Formats: sequence, structure tokens, C-alpha cells
Amino acid sequence: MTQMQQSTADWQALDSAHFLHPFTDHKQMHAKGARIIEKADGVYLWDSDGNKILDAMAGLWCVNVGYGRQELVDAARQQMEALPYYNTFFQTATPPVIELSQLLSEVTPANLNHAFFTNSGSEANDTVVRMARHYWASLGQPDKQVIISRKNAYHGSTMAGASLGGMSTMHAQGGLPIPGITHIGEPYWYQDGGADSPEGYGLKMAQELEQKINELGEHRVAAFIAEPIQGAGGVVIPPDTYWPEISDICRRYQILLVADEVICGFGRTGKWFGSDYYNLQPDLMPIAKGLSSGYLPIAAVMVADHVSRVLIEEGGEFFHGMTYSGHPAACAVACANVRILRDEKIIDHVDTVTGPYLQKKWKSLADHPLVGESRGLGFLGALELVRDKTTRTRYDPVGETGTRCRDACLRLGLVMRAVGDTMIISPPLIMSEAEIDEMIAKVVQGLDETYSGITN
Ligand code: PXG
Repeated sequence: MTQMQQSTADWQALDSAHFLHPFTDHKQMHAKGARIIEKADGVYLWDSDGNKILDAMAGLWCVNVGYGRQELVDAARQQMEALPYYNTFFQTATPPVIELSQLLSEVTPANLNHAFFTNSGSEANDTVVRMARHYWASLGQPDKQVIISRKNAYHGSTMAGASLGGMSTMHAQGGLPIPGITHIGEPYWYQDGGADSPEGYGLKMAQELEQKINELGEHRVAAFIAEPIQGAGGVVIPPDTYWPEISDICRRYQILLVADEVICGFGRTGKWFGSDYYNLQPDLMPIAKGLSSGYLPIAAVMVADHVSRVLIEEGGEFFHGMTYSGHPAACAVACANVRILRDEKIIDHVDTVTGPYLQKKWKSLADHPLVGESRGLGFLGALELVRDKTTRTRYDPVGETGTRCRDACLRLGLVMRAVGDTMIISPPLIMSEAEIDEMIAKVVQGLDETYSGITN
């Protein structure tokens, strides 16, 4: 039986019988059946009932060049015909993994010239933990082991990724965090800033890093990891004072700065990387998602010259890697994807044309009675849904209004993400002005429906 002959009900029954989904309450889902997405083109998805849906999340923050790019399909096919698989362990390489490493050294910040490949952002962050510790041990400082991260951060789902993340619900499952990982506060001014100015609050939260380093002792701290803008935590855009202070602290104390660019990378902010936007010089930089626009799974850790020198010249063998690290087909697709972003000047267009256009429209949503704050940057946006704009009080229980808004939008043919009562967008970077207008109109309609349904 071919795919097209199955009805939605058939798919849902098979799904419920056999498939365990990530991040899903199965009991809840089985009662209504999974949403089945069958095809996509540009910024649109089609479900198994033929509904056309505008994808304002670019899949899961990853389909940066949009759906349906034939060049990426061709790159995978050609590579699979020539060499579908060979490993990169034990002093071996393939042309696509070398080509991609070189291409990444060109588009990432200037001092990042080496790539270590993994299959997911989570594995990239596991690699960060092992690599940072191995780096310091190679320099004769084996006690420099602790990684400082932030509350409400998202760095993945593996043991180390979820431990680096600051999600308490994730820590509660499986006895996390693993030893040697600790968390400081996040610069979420709208939610936590109270009477502080954004600038004052940004500085205060950055200084928590210095306090934590002093509490632990500099000789014990290997690295600080953070997303330039927290994505899954709710598109938390730090006040302007935050990153300069963090950079300064990492430099003054000898702490590796790890910029997790899994979401911010490859044009999301209108620059190639969040680090370009904030003028950061990370020592390690995990990348994923937009690296292949999600067409095939691939991720990497970009490594700064002074770190790679130690790993190469003093580290000996690094006992780390995955069977599919630097998979040739995934590397070929990533190369083609990065070239599309570069040669079609997609990121420049977001920076100068469609990003400002989107942000102007997005900011105007703050006039809606349900919206306490509308913030965004490049092709990222967040709306805080609140009961009282002046006191920034959320509805009770938190999360219900966001879920209702998300469901209303879906009925209207729009995918938006709800993080509690924060509504998120992260659209494909190729979204046109007309498509932005369509998205904003649907968001307004979704907000109206949500607002009119509120009873408390
Ligand atoms: N770092 C960051 C900053 C991420 O956003 C990861 C690491 C892990 O990447 P992998 O490839 O292992 O998933 C992520 C992933 C959401 C959502 O609902 C966000 C992510 C993944 C799944 C869902 O917002 N981010």
C-alpha cells in the first residue's frame, strides 16, 4: 500500500499502535490522533487531510532555506550514488566532510577554523562537555571540569545536553543534571526584571557568572555555555549590556565561552551567527539545524584556533565520535545548503529587507489587548500573553492561554510554537513580504479568537 492510499485515521491508528514520539504526552495525543504532515513547499506544509498550513516555525527552527529545494535533493542523491557511507574515524576522511569543514571555516567567525561533526545539536553539546574538559586536562589543568550554564536554557536531550539545559522538568526525569554542571540565572527581563531597567538587569544577570566562578574557584571552571538568544526558553533576547559583560568575564577569568548557535546560526538573527550579531568570540560553537536546513541530520562543534592547536598538538587521541560523524550525504547537503544561503544572499535579505519588515509588523502586535510584550530580532519573534499588561501578570494556570492560542492558529492554518504563554515564531528565511502579511493576519486572528474565549 502506498503512502497516499492511507487515510488520516489509518495513519493515526498505526501511529498510536507503534510510534513513541519525542516530547509528547501519548495518552493525550492518542485520544485525538497525531497530526500527519505529508508534504511541503516553500513556507507551506500540507497535512494528510489536504490542509495547507503556513509554517512559522521552519519545522523546529531549522528549515532556513524553505522546503522543496531541488539542489539539496540532488546533492544527497549524487553523493549517495558515489559514496553513500564511509566513516571518518581512524585517520580517514571523504571529500564532502573536508569540503564542508573548509566552507564552515569561511562563514563562521574568523578564528573558528576546525569542525568536529555530530548528528544532532544534543551530541554537539555532549562533545562540548568532553572537549572542554579534555582541552583543560591537556593543558595540565585536569580540575577545570565544571561547565556553567543557565536556567531555562535548552541544549538538547542527551544526558549531557539535558544537564546543560536548565529545564527543571527535564532534570526531574532521569536524575539530572550529571555531575560538574551548574546553572546561573537567565537575562529574561520581561519575566523577571521587575523594576530594574533592561540595561541594569542585563548587567546584574551577567555578573551572576562572575559570582559563580568565584564561588566555585576559577581553577575548577572549564566553560560557560549559552545561546546568544534563548530559543526554546521563549526567544529570550538579552538586554544590550548582557553579552559584553559576559565576554569580558570569560576573558578575565580563563573560562571557555561556548556560544550554542543551534538556533541562532545560519541567518536566524539576520547575521550568519548570533555571535556576529553580538560581536562574540566563542572558543567553541555548536551548530546544527540551519546547517542543513533540516534536510538531513548533521551538526558540529566549531573550534577556535587556540583550542584546536592544543587538541591537535597536545591532546593525543580524543576518544570520541559517532558512526555517522561527518556522514558524506549529510555533508554534501550541508555544503549545498550553505552555498544557497551565501550565493543567494538570503541572510543579507533578512537583515536589510524582510527582517525589518517582519519586525515592524510583529512589534505592532503589542497593541493587542492580550499581548504584554512583542519582541524579536531578524526572523525570530515572541509575544507575551498576559492578563494585565501593567503588572505583567500571566493567566492562571500558566500555559493554558498559550496552548489555546497555538490551537486556534493551527485551525487557521498557521504553525506557531507556545512556550508556556509565550508565542514564538521562527519562520523559514525565504519568507516573502506577502507571506509575512499572511502570517501576521493569521496571528491577529488567532489572538482575537483566544482573547474572546477567555473567561477568567
Ligand atoms: N541547542 C539548542 C540551542 C537547541 O535549540 C539543541 C541544542 C539540540 O539539538 P538537537 O538537534 O539534538 O535537537 C537545540 C534543539 C522546541 C525545540 O520545541 C527546540 C529544539 C529541539 C526540539 C524542540 O523549541 N532545539
